[in-house]
Amino acid sequence: MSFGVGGGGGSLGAGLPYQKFVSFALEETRLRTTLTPHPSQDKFKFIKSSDDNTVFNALSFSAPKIRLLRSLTIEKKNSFQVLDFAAFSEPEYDLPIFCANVFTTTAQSIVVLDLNPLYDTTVHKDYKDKYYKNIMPLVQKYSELLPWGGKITSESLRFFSPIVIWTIFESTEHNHHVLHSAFMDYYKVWLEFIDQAIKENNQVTVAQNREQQHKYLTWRTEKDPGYPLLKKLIGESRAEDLVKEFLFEGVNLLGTKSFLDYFPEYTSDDGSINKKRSMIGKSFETRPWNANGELIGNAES
Ligand code: BLA
Repeated sequence: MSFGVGGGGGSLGAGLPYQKFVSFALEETRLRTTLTPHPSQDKFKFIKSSDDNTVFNALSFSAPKIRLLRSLTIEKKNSFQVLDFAAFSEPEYDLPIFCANVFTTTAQSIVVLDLNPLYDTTVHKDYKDKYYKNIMPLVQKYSELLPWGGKITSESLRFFSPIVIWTIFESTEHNHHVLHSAFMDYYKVWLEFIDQAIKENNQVTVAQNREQQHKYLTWRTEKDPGYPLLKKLIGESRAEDLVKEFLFEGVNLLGTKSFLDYFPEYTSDDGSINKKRSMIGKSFETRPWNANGELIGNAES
């Protein structure tokens, strides 16, 4: 049952190869449901970088209630490791999007681990309560070991939930161990949500769920912080394919609105998309939610 997981080999400093995270998630998912290979998997199974030292592993599946579960790991020996793992429900469910992104060098790891909300939790309190109220203790469990990573691209915050782990840590074995444990906890919560999810029959709500997922995919397809590195590794056009047809597959299918329809503040003078990652800049020196998951911001934001 290995499906190519476990390739790569060799760890980075004291870090862990992220295939272990992926294997855990797939095994845990298979305990509960049946994974079917997603059509995108064949196309992206054998990605090769322009240098021979970088190993890519791409896997994608779907399952009942799960539109897309995909993972990409990248490992360049003695240089960096990447984990990009995400899972999206079918639009008949309003489930949060499981999101685990880690960029690790020998010195440090940049981490985002979250159940990204489908609806902005500062606006949709009912959504916040439905999914996050009962799992706020996860924040206490990890906020000391995986502390807030400091100022962040402000736009990211609307895609984050009150339980997000945004952190930058020194790449030690201990820190990776804690991250692995957090990854398992968060993923199990997501699987629990999937189990309990009840199909929405109201077509208006389904259309809203679909549009929200499309908005998320559109944002990440255009502005993901990993995109520039992917372009460097495999070239501009293959990186674009990977982003649109694998990582954020659905961006061309779930909706027809454009990036600028969703995010008009990025329109530049000539009508194209402003290349800046952030129009507002970085903010939030400290964790900006209280224990009830309400956004409180902070003095410097
Ligand atoms: C940096 N990645 C970051 C940062 C964040 C994220 C918050 C810090 C910089 C910032 O403030 O924007 C991740 N941001 C996210 C995620 C969401 C978001 C997951 O808004 C979801 C809504 N990272 C990857 C992949 C690569 C990668 C696949 O996931 C490379 C192939 C690299 N991430 C990467 C690098 C940096 C980074 C190189 C540092 C460079 C930078 O800060 O731009």
